[in-house]
Amino acid sequence: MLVQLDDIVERIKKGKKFLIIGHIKPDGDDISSVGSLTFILRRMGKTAEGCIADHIPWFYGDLDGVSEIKKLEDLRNYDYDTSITVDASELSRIGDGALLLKNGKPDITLDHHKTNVGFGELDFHDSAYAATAVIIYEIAQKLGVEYDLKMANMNLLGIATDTGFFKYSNTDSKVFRYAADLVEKGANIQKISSAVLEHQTLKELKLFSEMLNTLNVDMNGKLAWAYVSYDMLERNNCTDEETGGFVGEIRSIYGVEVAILFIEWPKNQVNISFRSKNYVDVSEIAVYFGGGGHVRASGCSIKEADLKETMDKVINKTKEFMLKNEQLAGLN
Ligand SMILES: [Mn+2]
Repeated sequence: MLVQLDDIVERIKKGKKFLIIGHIKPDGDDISSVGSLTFILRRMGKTAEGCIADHIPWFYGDLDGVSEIKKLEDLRNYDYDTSITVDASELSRIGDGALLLKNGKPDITLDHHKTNVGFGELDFHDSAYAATAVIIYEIAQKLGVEYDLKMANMNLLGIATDTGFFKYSNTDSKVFRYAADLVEKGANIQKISSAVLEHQTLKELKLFSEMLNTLNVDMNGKLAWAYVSYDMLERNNCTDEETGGFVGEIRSIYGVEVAILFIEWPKNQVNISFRSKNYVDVSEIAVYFGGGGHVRASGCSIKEADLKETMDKVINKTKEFMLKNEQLAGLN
């Protein structure tokens, strides 16, 4: 049931033992939201454990507090009275974390994805929020919780990463205001940006150069796409984890409105990332193919799929969507 943030705050006040669950393929906002909410609740004198039922990319491990987020196995016997999912648009996004839920659904869901379906007892989701970490910060304010250094850094992580370090179109005045508050409390943006943005490995760069060889443009340079095949990943001793920044690089090409990256991983599965710059709502394209996300960043996975066939299908559909969006934007 969709409720106001104040209703969530009242429900949180009633709980004593909490389980916070993030989504699989965790990103900075997910890790930040799980960590921050866990620490906020502990600070209030409540018992809280954070869980991500998937591998957390190694480079986040340098940040204070990330190692306190638990794996599914650690929490199988954990008893709680309130479960909260963060940054997940639907139940399947929390992966095996769902095994920890009583009655098959969380008590509270907190999210900012446009494609959120509302799958909790109480749901708060609003795509006007740049990050779930922004929602978490507002909850902490409403609860009157004082932040320590670890909490300030943890909360800033999600705000920074989901705004592309304060440069995406979702970077509103609230983002700067909350980030300023967190910096005032001691958060170190340089440490966060260095950990998240400056961890490239040699094999990752080699994979990137191979990906660039597959780059193509169409729609007068407004659509660009590239792929990373299973063979390319294997050859460079990489997993899909090493492709995190690739699609952003494709979008950064001058004149490109929509960027698509196709990643074949594991074999016979194609994971597709969409990015847009100004006017195309790529969440619509992702939803069409069974995925979801945001207006400017979305994704989907197609199982039992052939890479080339999937690319043809998705690129053609994307062109259709782009033409529709151009008409809506009055560009033709
Ligand atoms: Mn997010």
